[in-house]
Amino acid sequence: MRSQEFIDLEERIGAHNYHPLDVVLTRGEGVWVFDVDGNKYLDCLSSYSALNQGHVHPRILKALIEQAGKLTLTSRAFRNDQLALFYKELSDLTGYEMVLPMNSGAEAVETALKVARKWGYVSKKVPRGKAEIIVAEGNFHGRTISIISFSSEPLYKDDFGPHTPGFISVPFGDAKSLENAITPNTVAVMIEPIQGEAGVNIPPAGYLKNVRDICTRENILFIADEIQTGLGRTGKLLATQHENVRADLVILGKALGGGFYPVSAVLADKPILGLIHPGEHGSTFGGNPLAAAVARESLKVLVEEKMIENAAIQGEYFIEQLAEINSPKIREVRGRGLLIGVEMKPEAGGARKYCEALKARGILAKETHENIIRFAPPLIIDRPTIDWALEKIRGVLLEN
Ligand code: IF1
Repeated sequence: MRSQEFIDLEERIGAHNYHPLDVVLTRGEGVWVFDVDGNKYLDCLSSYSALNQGHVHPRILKALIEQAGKLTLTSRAFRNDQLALFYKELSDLTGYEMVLPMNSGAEAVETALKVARKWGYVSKKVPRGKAEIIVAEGNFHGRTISIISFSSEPLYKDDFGPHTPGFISVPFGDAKSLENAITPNTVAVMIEPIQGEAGVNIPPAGYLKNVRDICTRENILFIADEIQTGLGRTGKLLATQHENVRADLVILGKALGGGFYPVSAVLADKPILGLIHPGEHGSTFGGNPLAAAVARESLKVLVEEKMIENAAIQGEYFIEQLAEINSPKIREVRGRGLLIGVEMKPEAGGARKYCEALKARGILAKETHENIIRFAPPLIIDRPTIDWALEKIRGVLLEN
């Protein structure tokens, strides 16, 4: 079948909850993907940072196949020989004492919110049912009803009420407004260290440190959603490390599964995750041996193949070169590591048309909101490939 036949089928039978580019992919290899018509593209989205290790990484594939042939699922009613090793390796890598494994990012976010509420009631003595959690305007933490209840995006929120109470939004990057939102019932602050979906919003220098200090002083948990910014994407293992800040809870997902399998996790120390007792929380697939084996190898290749360091080096170069493109249509180029956004001016006519033009030149990128083109290739990208991409990007941005 040719691309159009796949597209027609998808459009006729599939719910239209996305508006994808009309490219039908059939194979991935490293930073490259190939469509059914034999065209080759540079993947500059990495499935929203779930492919930090690149497409079909051979070592992660091998780990998947070997484990899939042995034991894939036990439920947590029984133990398995992969989960404890995943715990140990993730704990040693991140420095957090405990891990609660889940599957999707949203599930891990919901888990972190439940743990924070329980900590508030049991440790902070907040009256039961009164816990408040502060979030940032422009946040994206997933698509469940509780999570979209505190979204500031009407598209994600408005048709899905009634909404879950107990959340207060404050402007992202403004520590003073966060401080002013604190009440005796505040149990946590949850933020993305850099807001991905909102358009690669980087907070002012010192913001994360300020949030950390306020939470410490006010006995409030600092929850960092590192599902998109974590695991090397911004040139550090965790984006909070750019300010030497240690959150109380860290949420991981996406690249934890190496692009092969949904794996997410909540990390915290014993005074927090130790509050969760048998039967209070769980999931059918959370912590399964296949997920654990894939996640173990995903973390190993990230470190052993120096992908985090590469993201820092190549990202700095990529951003520097993009910032030198002298197009009157560009409002701003911003990013950290290989999480990069090029914001076009409104008069440029919207980022989507640039993504379409980039596709025609062999680059797959995705717009976020109206005017931002996001560039987030796998962390294995090399300098010659970035230079190849820059030539195409310059052409598109200067000719449209
Ligand atoms: C979609 C956005 C990105 C996330 C952060 C939690 C989650 C995500 C910081 C939930 C997921 C994905 C979801 C996907 C598109 C993509 C996305 F555009 F939606 F916002 F990356 F920016 N925290 N982000 O980025 O993790 O449950 O999806 O595993 O829903 O369209 P998930």
